[in-house]
Order: sequence, then C-alpha cells, then structure tokens
Amino acid sequence: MNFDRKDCSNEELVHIYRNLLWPRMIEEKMLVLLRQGRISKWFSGIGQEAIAVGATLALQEDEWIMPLHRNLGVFTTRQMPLHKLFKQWQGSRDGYSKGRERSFHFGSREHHICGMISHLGPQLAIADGVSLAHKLSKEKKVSLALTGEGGTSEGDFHEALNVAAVWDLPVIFLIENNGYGLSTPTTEQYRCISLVDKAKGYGMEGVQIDGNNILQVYDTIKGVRDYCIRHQKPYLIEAITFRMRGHEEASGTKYVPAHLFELWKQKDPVDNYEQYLLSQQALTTASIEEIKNEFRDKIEQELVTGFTSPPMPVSEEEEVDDIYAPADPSTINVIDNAAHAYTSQPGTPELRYIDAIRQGLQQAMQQEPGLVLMGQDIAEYGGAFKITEGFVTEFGKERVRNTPICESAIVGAALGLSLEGRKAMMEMQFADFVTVGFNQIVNNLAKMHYRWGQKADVVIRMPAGGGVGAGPFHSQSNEAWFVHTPGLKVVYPSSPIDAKGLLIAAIHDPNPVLFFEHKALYRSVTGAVPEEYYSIEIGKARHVRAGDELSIITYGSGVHWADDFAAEHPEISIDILDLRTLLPLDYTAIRQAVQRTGRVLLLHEDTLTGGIGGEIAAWIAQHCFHLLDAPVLRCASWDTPVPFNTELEKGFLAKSRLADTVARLLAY
Ligand SMILES: Cc1ncc(C[n+]2csc(CCOP(=O)(O)OP(=O)(O)O)c2C)c(N)n1
Repeated sequence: MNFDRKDCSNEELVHIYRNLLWPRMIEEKMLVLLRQGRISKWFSGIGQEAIAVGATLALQEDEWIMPLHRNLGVFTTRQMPLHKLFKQWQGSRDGYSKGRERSFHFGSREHHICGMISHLGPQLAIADGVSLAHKLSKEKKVSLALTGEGGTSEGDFHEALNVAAVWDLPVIFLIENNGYGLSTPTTEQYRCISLVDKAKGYGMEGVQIDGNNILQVYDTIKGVRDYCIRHQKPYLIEAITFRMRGHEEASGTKYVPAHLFELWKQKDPVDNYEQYLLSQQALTTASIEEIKNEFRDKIEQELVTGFTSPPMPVSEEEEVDDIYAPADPSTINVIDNAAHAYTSQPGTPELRYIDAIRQGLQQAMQQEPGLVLMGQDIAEYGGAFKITEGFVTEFGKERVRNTPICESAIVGAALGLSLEGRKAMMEMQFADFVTVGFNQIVNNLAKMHYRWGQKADVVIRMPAGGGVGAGPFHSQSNEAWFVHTPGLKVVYPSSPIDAKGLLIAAIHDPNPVLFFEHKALYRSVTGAVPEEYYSIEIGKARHVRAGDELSIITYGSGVHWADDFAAEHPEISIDILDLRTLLPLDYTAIRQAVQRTGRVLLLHEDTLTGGIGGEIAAWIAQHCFHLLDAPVLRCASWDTPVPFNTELEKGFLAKSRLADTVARLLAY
C-alpha cells in the first residue's frame, strides 16, 4: 500500500493512527462480548475503518455527517465516549436514544451526527438540506453523507445527487464499496464499471480511491472539502474496500469466496498503516504496544460504566411526551373560536380560501427570514394553483425554490434545513404525489424527535381532495395515512380564516405538520380573514353550528357539505363540529358534540375503511357510550379509487349519501 504523508508531521500521523486503531479495538472487544452473549447484535466495520475515520478527520467538528450502520469510526472520531456508546448499543436509558433505537440508528446534535433510519438512502438528501442551509447563510462548510454500494441502487441516491448537482450544494457523497450488500455481490447490484462513473451523469466531479489507505482517504476528502466550498458544488467519492465479516455477526459469510478474505487481509487498513508508521519512524513497536495497552485499559474502564445502567422505567406518558418537540414560546397573536365572531365585524376583508393560504404564507415569509419554500414549479410559475405567484419577486429564488421532480429528496432536504435551524415548507404539487416521499415523512420526519431528540421543523402543504373531475391520482383524500403515524401533526382547515391561522401555526410549530388544503375549496369558499399575522391553535376543533337533534363531526369539504345540508333542512336541528386538526384530535370537543345531541354522524370525504371516522367512532363508543341515543354512523366515500367521470365521482363522494345517513340516524 502506498502512503503519501504530504506535509503531515509525525504527531499528525500518530493522531490519525490513534483514531484509526480505537474503533478497531472497540470492535474486537465487541466481538468477544458477542460470543459471550453479553451483547445481542453487531454490524462490523472491521477492515473499513479508514473510510469513516479519514472522512471524519477531514471535516470540521461542526460539519454534519450522515453515517450508516458500519461507521463506528465516525462516532469515535467525533469523541463520543465509549461508555455512552455502549449504553446506546445495549438499549439503556442513558445511551443516546433513551433505549428507543438500536445499534447505530441514532444521532447527536452536539456531535453533528445525523442518525440513520434503517432504509439507508434517506440519509443522502438530508445532507443536501444541511448544505443548502450553509449555502444560504454563506457559511464555508460542507456536509458529508455515506452510503454503501448497495444503497446506491435506491432511488434516494439518484434523487439526492441530482438535487445537490442542480442546486450546486457543497455536499460530499461518499460510497463505501465493500463488495457486498448483505449477500448480494456488486455484479448483482449494478452494471456500470465503477460507481464513480455516475458522477458524470449528475454533472458533478468524482474520484475513486483506495478506501483502506487512511492517508489517501483523509487527504482526498480534505481536498474535496476545499473544492466543494470554493466551487459551491457537490462531489462523489467511491472508496473501494471490503467487508471482512458478515452483514451482521449472525448472518455469516458463506457466500463470500475464501480467497477474497486472504487478499483483503493483506490490505488491512490498520496493519498497513502501522507498518508505514514504523517505516517512517513515527512510532516504534514499543510505542505501538503502549498505545494498544492504553486503549485496552480504557476499554475495560469504560465498559465498567457502560454495563451499569439504571433500570428502564416503562412509562407510556414519558414515551408519548417525547414524540413531539416542545413548542417555542410564541409571540404570535393566537386567536380562537371567537375569531369567527370577531371577523363578522365590519371592515374585515373577505378572502377566498386560496388567498388566505397565500396571505398566511406570504406573511410567514416576511416574519421568518429563515423560512425556505420548496416545490415543483413554485417559483416564477407560482405553483400549480398559483399560491406562490409573485413570491420570487418579493423573496428571491433562494427562498422560493423550484425543485426537480423528486419528492423524497425534497422532504429529506427540508429535514436537513431543520437540522441547521431553519424552517422549511414543501408544497406537494398534489397530495397524491406524497407516496413518493412517504418514507422520509413517516420514518424520518415523524420519528426523529422520539428517536434522538432532534426536531423536524417541516411543513408539507398537501392540496388534496376530489370533486374536481381529476381522476384517481389528483383527487385523493390521504390524510388517514398520516394520522396513523405518531410524530406527525395533521391539519385540515375548512375555512379561509382557519387556513391562514393554522398555516401560520404549522410554520411556527417545531414538529412536522402535514397541512391539507382542499382544492375544491380554493376558489369556492370565501370568508372574513384578519389582515394581521395571527395563528389558530393546532389540535382545537371549532363548533360551527349549534343544534340539538344530531351532531355531524367532520372536517375539510365535509364541513361545507354539512353546513349546506343544514341550511337546506331547517326542520332538522343540526350541530356541526369542524375538527380542523386530525392529529392530535380534540377529544374534549368531540365529547361535547356527543353530549349536545346524543346522536353522532361522522362525515368525511376520505373512503370508509380505515378512515379517521372509524377511529373517532371507536373512541366515542368507548368513552361516551352513556351519552348516546343511537349508534354512531359514518358517512364516507366509497371504498374505491376516486373515479374520473363526474357522475361516477358524485356517486363516490360521501356527500351523495349524507341525506340518507342523516335520515337513518334520526330514525333510531
Ligand atoms: C430500503 C431497505 N431495503 C433493504 C434493507 C435491508 N438491508 C439492510 S443493510 C442491507 C445491505 C446494504 O448494503 P450496502 O449499502 O452495500 O451497505 P453495507 O451493509 O455493505 O455496508 C440491506 C439489504 C434496508 N435496511 N432498507
């Protein structure tokens, strides 16, 4: 192995050695503990340490790294104490994730390490967002994301590299090509000769390096870092290495030809570097032994602390409490239900639902200089529904960003912006397209705070709903998918005043909020909207209409269907509750609605099975049974995709069955 020390002093060479040796010795100890049955699982990075260690040494300490499951060297080089790492691996309360996460699936803000989720590829686009934040603040920093060669087959790899290239982001993408993805060899993973060749396809520079040569890794990444900062561009590095052990310790290595282990043993990064240091007289055999003894003692000491953890308290309350990041103290005027009366005062301007959203967004951009908007066609074109028309002129293209068609990477980038303390709002062009960004939302955004205490300050606007003759992929009501995901907030305003106030509340909430806006309401519903910058509390329902014969509990378009129905049937005394937020639900208001009439009809545009109505009906049955005079009835859309033909769509929508359902309920 050819080492080139360039202008490294002996002290620097030894410093690198100590960082390289430390994770190796920890791992060797872990393998012993595993054999003794004292730990349960281990993903080994033995033989690959030079990549994680070299990369981490080449970056500044406050530059974010997105590591994966084989990158112990990132965590140790950032000086995380072994006893705490060990507690993390053991699932102890005093590890880095309060026992909620396994192995290397955790991060630490203090160490600028963003924890992976199992899905591998999602790490990459988070680095885009972090680098975007640096670029916008003109900070001379990079972020670095690691991936295995297996992970490069994921769409997330393509999306993240493409966005970084199109937006000229200073991100280092580092592929650790270790020959196998679980049992799959590279020949069954990709057809190109070298993965680094892909750089050209994205319009970025790339280089292939010997991933076992610590000095080459360190020196290359230092140089690439300078390049990324100077040119404000991303860079792809393919580091060639080999996985010397199984995918994880229990899975074995039968499928790997034995001679490959022989070959790669000769290329061991620690042994080779040791030999080099001896040849350079930077170390002697005795001093190497001294360091090893020092490390051995340190490991034993740290493990004493590592094995002593307090018992795990099992408290649902504490677990649930940590799902959401606590809100920052708000200085924004919060208006409540009384606002609807207040807006009937003369002089309050009337706005359409769409204009109220636009006004809320525009004022939020004025108030929050850190807020960045991202979405397809939202810049000069103004978005598919023209909500952001004119925003580029007022706020500039840096903060109002057109995106390539890559929902997953943009959600990931939004999360990266949040890591750097910015607020991000993404516009899904249609709520239907959220399926291709689903993983980032339900697994990364939603779970991050619970997993390692990092907030995900992201709003995703979701133009949803049917009644517009747009067929199965531009009409869905998919809010229930997200209501089932702890960690998200799901908001669905039905009126202009709520749309503006809830959007501002969503932007100021430090948690991920899915903000549903009904397309058919955009231009058909008008109402008084205060001009001031105000918010409406997330999680509070609105009592829309008082009645004493039956209560319709609904949201979104359902509020208007119910209201219209009530107006057309003055002979029935109908009470209407607009939920406004679906996660968390306002159970106090739901109970009160049941109490008022004893008869409940749950109405939603979403399809019946698995819709939010089922959840609320179950809750009412369990908690308000004594208040009911009739069974809870649901009125929802057919359990089919949304049909295109207008007559068929009318039949599909719940509205067409509202009168019948009301009659059935009253007949009890
Ligand atoms: C989306 C997804 N599919 C499959 C898996 C299961 N899985 C975990 S690691 C892994 C192999 C990854 O290979 P590679 O990216 O080369 O990294 P390596 O393990 O070799 O370091 C697989 C298939 C997963 N975690 N996520």
